[in-house]
Amino acid sequence: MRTSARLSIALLSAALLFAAAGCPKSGDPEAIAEIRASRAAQAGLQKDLADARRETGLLKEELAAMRRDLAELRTRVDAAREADAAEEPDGEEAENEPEPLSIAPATAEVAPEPLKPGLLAEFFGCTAAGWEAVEFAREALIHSRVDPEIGFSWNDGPPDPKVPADEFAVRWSGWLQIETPGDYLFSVMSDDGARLYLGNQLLVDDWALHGVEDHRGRATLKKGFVEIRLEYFENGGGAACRLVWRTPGVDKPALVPKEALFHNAGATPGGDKAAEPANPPEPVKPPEPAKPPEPPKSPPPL
Ligand SMILES: [Ca+2]
Repeated sequence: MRTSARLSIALLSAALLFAAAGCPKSGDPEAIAEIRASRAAQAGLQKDLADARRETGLLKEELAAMRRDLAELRTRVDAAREADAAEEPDGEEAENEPEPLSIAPATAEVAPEPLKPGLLAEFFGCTAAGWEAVEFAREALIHSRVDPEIGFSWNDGPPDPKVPADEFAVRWSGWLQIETPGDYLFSVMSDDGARLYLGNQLLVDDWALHGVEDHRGRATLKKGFVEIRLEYFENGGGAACRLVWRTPGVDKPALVPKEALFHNAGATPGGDKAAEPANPPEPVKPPEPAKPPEPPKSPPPL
């Protein structure tokens, strides 16, 4: 009862206050005008609020529609890409004319010699004859090191502190280990030119002046080790060289990884490998016969 009595008193007080505010005495036109203006403003605000709610609803609908369109567009793009890939699995190679060379070099089933990771990198200076007559000879050797993989963009700088930024050549050599037999696509992206040999067979022949270009060749390889040699030169300007492959059953090309590249543990920098006969490597070397002991030297005659 007390609660309802208090509620009644509160309601009565509110009604009186409202009456006092909303029902001004006659003869107070300013207050009446003020109240009317206030009510009009309130009605205007309520209308604005309703409009804003309607607009928000419309925007939400538009956003949902845009999301539906985007999802549909993505589905179409994916379908188009799949269709392209099915029609032209090698479409990206169309830029390279003529058709890339194709070879099937001999492969050694086991490592032909004790090997170490990475390719032997030998840096040579260009002679006065220029890039067209680079000789990978001991006399022209500037520097050597081991590179785990070939993925260089030297731009205008030198490939090594001991090598000039221009007019040099590099020979990377060693062995490529093949785990999965099949058809491989090799790609040399270089500035300037390069030549790639597998098993002493020329696979990429691009000894020419140019900016970064991609030249390719295919090789059918067996499981095992195949000799690899990549020759490259830089004449001037930008410099870059990357050795990339596409392995059987894999769509995306990738840098030939360090896990697949080795060099002979006893390799001597500066050896002229280009002059070696183009014979496949021998898988197993026969052991050298033991040298007979030298006879004791007889004392010099008196
Ligand atoms: Ca260049």
